[in-house]
Amino acid sequence: MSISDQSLFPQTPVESKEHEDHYNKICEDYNHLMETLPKGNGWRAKHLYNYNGFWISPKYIKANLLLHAYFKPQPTDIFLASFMKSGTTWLKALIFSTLTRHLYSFSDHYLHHHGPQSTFPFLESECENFPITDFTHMSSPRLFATHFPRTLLPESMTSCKFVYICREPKDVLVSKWVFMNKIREKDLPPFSFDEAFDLFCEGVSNYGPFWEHVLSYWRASLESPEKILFLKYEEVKRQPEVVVRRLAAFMGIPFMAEEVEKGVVENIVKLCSFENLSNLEVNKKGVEKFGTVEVENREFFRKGEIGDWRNYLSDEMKQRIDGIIDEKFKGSGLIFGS
Ligand code: PAP
Repeated sequence: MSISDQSLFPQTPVESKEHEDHYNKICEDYNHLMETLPKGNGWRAKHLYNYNGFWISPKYIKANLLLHAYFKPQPTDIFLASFMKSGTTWLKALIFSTLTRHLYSFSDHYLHHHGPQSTFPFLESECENFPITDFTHMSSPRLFATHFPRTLLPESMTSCKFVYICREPKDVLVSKWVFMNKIREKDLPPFSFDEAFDLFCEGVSNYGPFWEHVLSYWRASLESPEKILFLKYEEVKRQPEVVVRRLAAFMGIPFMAEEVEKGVVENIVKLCSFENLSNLEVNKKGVEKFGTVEVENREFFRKGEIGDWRNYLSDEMKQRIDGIIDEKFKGSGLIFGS
């Protein structure tokens, strides 16, 4: 059974008429908002809307309102935050297997039978409907994933720990374009790479602009490094063992010397490697549900490489996007390898 299975995450009961009125007021606000927000071309669905500076799908704008109204964070909660296609699946697997390392054996592991996306809930999907999912029964620390930028999260969540994973933007663009084409609504016209490229450069893609998203967490991580572990996909690729040890220490469960000697860190890295996960039956054939959208697990495993953008972008495109990224990140101290 999937950890994010509805039966495990019951809906919060509607307690009173007051609650219902409160919800109806949120719906009114939402309907009013949707009439006023700027609209841009969507990647999966027809439109995205600019909500407080970020391009978000309508259902996740509503989810954001419900998140603010009803989600009750606990100080021990840990959030995995990312811009789409930056390494969420991989980090979910690494975080989950690090945290549960005393519960499963590496010869017969939970991840052998369940897609990494199922290991902990995606906040947006769980807040899509009213009442939002009830997470009170989850054992501590509760793990959640979100693509919302830092500035769209309730203030109450900022006392919790966050792991943020970012990735070189040209690789993000390619990965996102391929993925969105797979799950794009069938009645929409084809979505060319040229169109995706232009939109990405204008900042218009789900949860974009890319740079504002990354900077929202980067700045917060500089202010509160003990609360936000800021990682790059490329560094996880290069030194996975180092990252896993940092993750464990950050989550307050550092590896003991005996564990290291026994090869637990290496086992986690091997278990969560692209080669291993992408070849498992569950990740070749399984399906994950995000609200009403079903996605085949294999769509989360494409190539898992650094620099695949070279197969998609012309020199001119590279210059343009690098120019934008240089300008947007100037003075921030954050550098992407290209
Ligand atoms: P999401 O935002 O929709 O959850 P996310 O997991 O962040 O997706 O991104 C998927 C990317 O991570 C894919 O990159 P690609 O398209 O360039 O290939 C996918 O292949 C890659 N990926 C998934 N699992 C791993 C892994 N274990 N190791 C390295 N890369 C991985």
